[in-house]
Amino acid sequence: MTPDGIACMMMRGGTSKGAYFLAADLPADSAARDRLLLRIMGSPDPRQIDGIGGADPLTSKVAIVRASTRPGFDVDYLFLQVFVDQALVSDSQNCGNILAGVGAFAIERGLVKASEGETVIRIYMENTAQSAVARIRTENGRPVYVGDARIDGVPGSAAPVYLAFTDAAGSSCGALLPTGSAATEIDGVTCTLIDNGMPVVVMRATDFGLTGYETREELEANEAVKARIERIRLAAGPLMKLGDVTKKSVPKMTLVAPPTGGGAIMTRSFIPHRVHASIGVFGALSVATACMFPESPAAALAALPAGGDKTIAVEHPTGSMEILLRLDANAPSGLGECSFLRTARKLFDGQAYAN
Ligand code: NQM
Repeated sequence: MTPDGIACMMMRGGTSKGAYFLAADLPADSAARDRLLLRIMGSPDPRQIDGIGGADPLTSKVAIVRASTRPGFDVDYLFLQVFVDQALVSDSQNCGNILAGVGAFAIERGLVKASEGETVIRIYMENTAQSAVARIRTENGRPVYVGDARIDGVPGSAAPVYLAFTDAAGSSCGALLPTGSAATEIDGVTCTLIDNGMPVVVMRATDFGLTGYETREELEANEAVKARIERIRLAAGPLMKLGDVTKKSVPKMTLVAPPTGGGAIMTRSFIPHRVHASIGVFGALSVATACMFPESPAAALAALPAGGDKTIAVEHPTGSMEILLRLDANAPSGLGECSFLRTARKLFDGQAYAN
């Protein structure tokens, strides 16, 4: 850390945006680190006017990256959600969107040497003690950001970032279905409590008197629905082995409805208090997985492709996200490798100031 500024790179990762730091540039003590990050992002304040956060949970995110000393990994990545209007920094979740920028950041900061054409980066995700493999375009020792890949929720195109996971199931809850069933009744609503990379409660939109096609703004203005969803979330936390989730950003709460755009399922996700403009990467993976359990409320609404290797398009308010899901009868969860396409872009690199 320099006396007056901290090296910080701002990147768009997938449909999110965050501040990326080297672990060595931040205080080792987590309380001091969190105080500093709140100051840098400008929280708590609904507008984050005195910081670099974007006044939305999707743009108030932090990645902390270091060279890994673990065998088989290049870098360790810790994700922190900086709450916008509360003085809270949470490490209780992963973020697959911010993950999309980690490989490029690691090369930009000299933690990983780039290969010619494409570089594979093995990432240890500290939040959930799990692994991800990122494949990114590289030329002349540098990441390439320009390209033809498009993802819904981001205008234009950029270089592709391929992300693959083999051990996402039970990331935070210890099991894919922490209650041992895909149908758990809470507050009169049949829910699937599931964790395939992200703890998510999957519920039918119609059980809340909704269609599931409402806009983000309509849902955020519906105080009665939000209060009921929060009641269910607080009850789901201990059932999902997450403890008291009052101050945590998990579980995410996803309402599902039949697809309208040729995909597999339609979603609206509370993350957990604001409504996602699209859907989180691991959030989408958990919802797609829920669709495969016949007892889940999602299964009857879903249009799933046949076959063992499934490409599942999870529809959301701004398009859809495709997930490649491989089934593996030998794995305890029945799931093999999952992968996604994302894109990422370096936005600025400089010093962030906290005083
Ligand atoms: O589920 C938002 C995001 C996320 C998380 C959230 C994410 C994921 O879109 O992997 O990417 O659900 O809080 O960045």
